[in-house]
Amino acid sequence: MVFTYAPLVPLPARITATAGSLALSQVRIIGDADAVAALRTGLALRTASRLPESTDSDAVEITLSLVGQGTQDAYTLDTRGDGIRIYGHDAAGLFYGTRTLLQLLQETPDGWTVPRVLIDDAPRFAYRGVMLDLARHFFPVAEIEAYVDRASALKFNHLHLHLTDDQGWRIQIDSWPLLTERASIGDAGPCTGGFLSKDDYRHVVEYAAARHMTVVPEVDLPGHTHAVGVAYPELVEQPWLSETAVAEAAALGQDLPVHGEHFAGWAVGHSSLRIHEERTYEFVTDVLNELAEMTPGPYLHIGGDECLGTPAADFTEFIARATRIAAATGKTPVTWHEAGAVADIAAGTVGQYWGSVTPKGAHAEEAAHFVARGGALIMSASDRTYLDMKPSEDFPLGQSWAGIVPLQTAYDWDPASVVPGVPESAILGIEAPLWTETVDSYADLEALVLPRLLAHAETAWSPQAARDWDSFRARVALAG
Ligand code: TNX
Repeated sequence: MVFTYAPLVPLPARITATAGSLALSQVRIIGDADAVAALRTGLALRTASRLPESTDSDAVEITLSLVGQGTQDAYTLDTRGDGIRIYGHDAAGLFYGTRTLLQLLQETPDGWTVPRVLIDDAPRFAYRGVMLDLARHFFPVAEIEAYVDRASALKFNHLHLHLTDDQGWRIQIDSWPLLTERASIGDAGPCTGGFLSKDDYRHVVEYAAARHMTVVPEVDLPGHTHAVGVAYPELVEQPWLSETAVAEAAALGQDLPVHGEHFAGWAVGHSSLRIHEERTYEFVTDVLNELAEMTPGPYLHIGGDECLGTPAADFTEFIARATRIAAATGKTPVTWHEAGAVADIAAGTVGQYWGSVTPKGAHAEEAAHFVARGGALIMSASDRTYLDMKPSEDFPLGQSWAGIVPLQTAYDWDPASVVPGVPESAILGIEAPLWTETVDSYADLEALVLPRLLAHAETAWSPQAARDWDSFRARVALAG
């Protein structure tokens, strides 16, 4: 069915549309207090406060009820009667019902209306993530929260914060204070850097939780650690410079990394923690313990990508130990898929796949190993979900190493068909990362993220069989 009369994204699992629409000149909102508050805030934004609440008898009643029926995140929305009813299986489901209602609400010459529909909805995947790289460009709390508003309105439920990389360390760690004192200054470009204090982080976690998003913190180890060496030089090896890195830096007119000094270039794979020093594991243990303590969500992401200068045997030793240190905090470790090359990775570790939709080299095998060890996969195919890939050749922001990714390319893939031999049940969901080498402001972020974030929302939520490019394109056009 091509369902175009309202800009519903992601497309619900089941819609029964009947004729006509329900007119609303004023509303009365009753039911679950959190959902009532969330709908009130949403309505004020959606209508610029032009749809008043009232207790008059002609106000349309909107009832928000937690009923505990259905599956996780499921809800039913019914606009066929005199009032509007939303039933949530859980608090998240009820919240998603309110987001759908906000999308259904249309302003016509005769006032606000919603179409007469029965929507019975639940997500395809439990994990629907966005990632923000705070290391290459730092975003203050208010901007992270603006992104949470944007993503949660599209039913994303995980916010992965890439908190550390070669160019900066962005999270307060009390036991290693120089990390933020010395290594949070500057970024991968002209901006001044910054970091989240523990209070800031708590604020983001709470703000996200109120919108049913779980924060997944990442400290990238053992590579992508040049900034650690700015604070504690004894923990990090001298930069390892491949010919490619040297040639690329020259082509971009960027500096090469110098041990112990701030690095503002884009080269990757040149830094490594010192694998054979016990002090390294004291550092990893302290950092992961503090991070686990301030994180209510179940995941701790420890990176593991692009360790080009770390010898394979050292990488193996580090990942086997670090995933166990992460697991000992009580959290589930997450790593990028390269760590799946490590036979003895801690059981249950979740892998984040960032290869292409047609896997190259050993990527598929590495990803499948997480599942063989009792873990699962988050799919972030870089030629589909990487929001920092240019949407067109001439787009001023972004990179293109994984390809040019226009909206249709971003939309057209099935996360369950990428890694052979892995059943859909072992795929937690998808995540759309925004790496920020070329991003200097929130306006840049929005320019790269929109409208492709809508495509990823639909891939994460809607049944594969119901997904249709023509329908999606028409709905995105209506969303403006
Ligand atoms: C690859 S994909 C990276 C990042 C870069 C990004 C730029 C992955 C796990 N790592 O370090 O920022 O490319 O597109």
